[in-house]
Amino acid sequence: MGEKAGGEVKLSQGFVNGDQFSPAVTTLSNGNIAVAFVDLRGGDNDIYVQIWSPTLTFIRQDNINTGALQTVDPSITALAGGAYAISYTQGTGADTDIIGQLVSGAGGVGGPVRHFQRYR
Ligand SMILES: [Ca+2]
Ligand SMILES: [Ca+2]
Repeated sequence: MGEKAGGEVKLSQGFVNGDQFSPAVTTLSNGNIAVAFVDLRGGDNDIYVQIWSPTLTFIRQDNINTGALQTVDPSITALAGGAYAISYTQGTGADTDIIGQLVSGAGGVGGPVRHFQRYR
């Protein structure tokens, strides 16, 4: 049985108001920990990722999708060089899609946003 080491750490660092939920966690290739979650401040769901050291020291925040659409259900997987891919569900109210986004090891949210599902 694993024993707890140290106290609890709030992983939605800096988010004081509103609701943060649906965390998804992975270990990056450089040993850091990526935590994706949904934020409901301001009336619509947004997706953020925060990067933490293996000792749970905050490193940086990647703003994945903060637009007006509803984005939920983040899932994250590690790529080479500390990069990662994140997927989430995005809804316009009339249509819902599965979105993918690549993020570099330096935190650059770039490259094309891809619709993962074959049929839209
Ligand atoms: Ca949004
Ligand atoms: Ca669709």
